[in-house]
Amino acid sequence: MKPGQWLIKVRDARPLVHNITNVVVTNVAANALLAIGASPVMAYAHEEVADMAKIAHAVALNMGTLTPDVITAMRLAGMSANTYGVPVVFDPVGVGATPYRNEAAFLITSSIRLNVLRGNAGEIGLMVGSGGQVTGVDSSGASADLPAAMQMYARQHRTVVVATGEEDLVTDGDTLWRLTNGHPLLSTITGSGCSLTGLLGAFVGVVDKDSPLTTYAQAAVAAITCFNVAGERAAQVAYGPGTFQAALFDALYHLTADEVNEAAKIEQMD
Ligand code: ATP
Ligand code: TZP
Ligand code: MG
Ligand code: MG
Repeated sequence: MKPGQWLIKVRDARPLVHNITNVVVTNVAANALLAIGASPVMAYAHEEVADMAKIAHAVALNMGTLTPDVITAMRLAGMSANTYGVPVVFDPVGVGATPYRNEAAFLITSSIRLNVLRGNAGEIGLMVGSGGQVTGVDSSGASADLPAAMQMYARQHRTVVVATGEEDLVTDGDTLWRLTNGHPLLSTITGSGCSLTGLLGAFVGVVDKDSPLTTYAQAAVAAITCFNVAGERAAQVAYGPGTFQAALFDALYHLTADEVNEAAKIEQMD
């Protein structure tokens, strides 16, 4: 299925995405999900996260502004999602920056089965063991071994792995895709990565239950391509980061399936 067809599927289903995300980007990620045609909900209370995850189409976990309470909320939501077959996307924001973040990422990935692991190239390099540099929450480098290490991790953990940046890599452990849509302005606003994590939730949220991992990977490829084509459209009318963020919501809202299919730059590497 082409990325534009996934977009239509998302708009038809209007999937509910339960986000446990960071305090910096909460509003941005919710607006990006609404703009593309999904339904966001942010819920953190330990008393309700398992119930919310159960009724959601997908759960998106993001460790941007960690506290012990947030880690517990993510584990309760993630375990409930696993029990009820709800897909889980995890964004290990800032892993590698502090020992606390490393421990949290380990705790989460060892107690929850993920459908998609997404981060910038530095974060993913650290998660998959090929090495990476992270400054705060920003990537400052990855190794040349990143694609092979991503494939190995994906195979071992039966999850899709996504590393974003100037170019994006996606793998299900067998196939590796290289995506080259996007615009440098995406890295001048906070929340572009975190919004993409939410959108990945929306797209994997419409995958039919019991589909093979490769279908989740195709949904991920579509989510990234839609987001990055919207970024390209927004950049055409933006004056700088401020107008770019507003234009990005508009572009996500107006994006058409044909436009995405025409602009898509998706290369299958093997
Ligand atoms: P960081 O915290 O390092 O900014 P992030 O988690 O915000 O990382 P990014 O790697 O910036 O995530 O990716 C967010 C989105 O922006 C992705 O869709 C990615 O393809 C796109 N993107 C980021 N930088 C560029 C760039 N230089 N050119 C094109 N697209 C980009
Ligand atoms: N600090 C903690 S989380 C966060 C910042 C600045 C937002 C990160 O957002 P993104 O989408 O990874 O750039
Ligand atoms: Mg960014
Ligand atoms: Mg990020």
